Amino acid sequence: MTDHAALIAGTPKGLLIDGQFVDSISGERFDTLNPNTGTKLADIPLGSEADVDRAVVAARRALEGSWAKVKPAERQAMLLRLADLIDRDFDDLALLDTLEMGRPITAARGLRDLVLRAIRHFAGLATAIHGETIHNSAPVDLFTYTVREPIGVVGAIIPWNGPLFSAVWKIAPALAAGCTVVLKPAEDASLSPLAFGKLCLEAGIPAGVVNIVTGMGATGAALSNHPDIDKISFTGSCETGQRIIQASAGSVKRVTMELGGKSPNIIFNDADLTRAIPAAAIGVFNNSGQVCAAGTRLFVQRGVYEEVVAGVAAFASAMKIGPSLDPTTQVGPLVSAKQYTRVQDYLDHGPTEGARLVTGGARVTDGGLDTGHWVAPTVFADVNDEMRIAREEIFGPVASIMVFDTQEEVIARANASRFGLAGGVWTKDITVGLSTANRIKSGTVWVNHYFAMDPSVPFGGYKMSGFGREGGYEHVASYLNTKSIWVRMD
Ligand code: TXE
Repeated sequence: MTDHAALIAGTPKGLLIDGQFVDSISGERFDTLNPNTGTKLADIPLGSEADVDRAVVAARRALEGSWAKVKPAERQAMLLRLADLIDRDFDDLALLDTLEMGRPITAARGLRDLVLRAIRHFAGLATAIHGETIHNSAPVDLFTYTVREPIGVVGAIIPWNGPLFSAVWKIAPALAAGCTVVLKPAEDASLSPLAFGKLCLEAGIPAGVVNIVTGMGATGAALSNHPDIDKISFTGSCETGQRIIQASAGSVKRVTMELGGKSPNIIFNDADLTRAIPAAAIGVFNNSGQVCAAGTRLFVQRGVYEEVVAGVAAFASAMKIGPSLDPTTQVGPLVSAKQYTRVQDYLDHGPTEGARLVTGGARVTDGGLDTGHWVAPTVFADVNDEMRIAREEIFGPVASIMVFDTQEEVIARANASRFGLAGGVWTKDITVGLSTANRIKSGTVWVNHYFAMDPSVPFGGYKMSGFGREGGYEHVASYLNTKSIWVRMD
């Protein structure tokens, strides 16, 4: 316990503005809680519009001052140094995520490789930015080329379900592109982003390049309303994304939106069930279901339907529910009472709408788990497309299993969703696998796998799951403007 207290005590608890951790102008603060115990971990500044403004002024000054003169290779070196520092401190950073949002410690520490790969990948891309020369057919002799310039000051607004990863995922490509950033962490998970901010300074990233303003939704709104921010990159709920798009219209900001999902995972009769069943279960229950790409609509062909229902239910009921700090825990508490209320509403709704509850379906309180909001991995079978548990993002450990007969039918049903973030297809028939993957209207489809991510691969949504792609060069390019230059040659 003492080392946890020391870790929290050593984590900055101020706004990071212009290279300094400072208090908010109003002096107001809010508490951040441990979802395992409901007790206070720390208090941090409640950033206001005025604080956002200070951060934007610092970011603009850096953008147009010293940062503009930093060469791509130097930006790359800074990001690589930052990656080494994150590697050095990763156990503590993961522990902060675990303490603050409840991700089980073994899973949190398991993200090391992805986080480091991400930052090093984007560091590499800092020196790969290039324009083009274009053979135009204008009536006079004009030579044309394009240059790629940093888009400017970026407002990055992130959720609580993967705080450290999200901070890295937004900031590293923006810095690679030469932008400066004001980050708004989620109110439920600000500590690891603040610790990350401290490492940015230690890595030698100049003052004003990375700024962090903690606070509530209103703090995020102040970013999306701010006239001197050039781009907002947001990950979070669809409803908040819609508000940010509207607010961004005021100054025609560029926006990248990574929103929610209700992703279909389709298991055909011929699938290798020894792989499909555990992957389907983990695809829903990982991080207590608080994952944007969770495969929560599990479509199973009639021939293997009961076997898959039983298999996923057996996997679910064998999962170890427990305190986040226990290294054997697979299912930790939900992030907050607010999130629990939302999930419980769906647990109540499932049977009322006619779904068959196979396992779970309730909060778990025994064994000392009455201090937080643990929800047992839950399997609803015989779900139909009209039920709320089949249509709405629950963001809890709830699988909705549905039976189907034909490929045509399942593709139509999988696509009958307002979301389109991810999807999975399980079959030994390559033609069925690929033709289904091609027709699923989602930004990502895994075939004979569920959930993989790599910084070199674009990730993002179709439909109301958002737009813009994160991952790969496209991600860095989303932080660049293209300028065309014409030179008269005669
Ligand atoms: O999300 P919000 P919440 C979904 C998931 C979850 C639901 C609600 O279904 O149950 O959203 O979660 C900031 N202008 N996802 O309420 O509100 C907020 O402070 C600008 C899916 O936590 O979207 C936080 O930093 N910013 C998702 C961030 O937005 C605003 C991950 C996300 O909060 C704002 C999280 C405003 N008006 C939730 N209001 C995914 N895609 O992975 C709030 N914020």
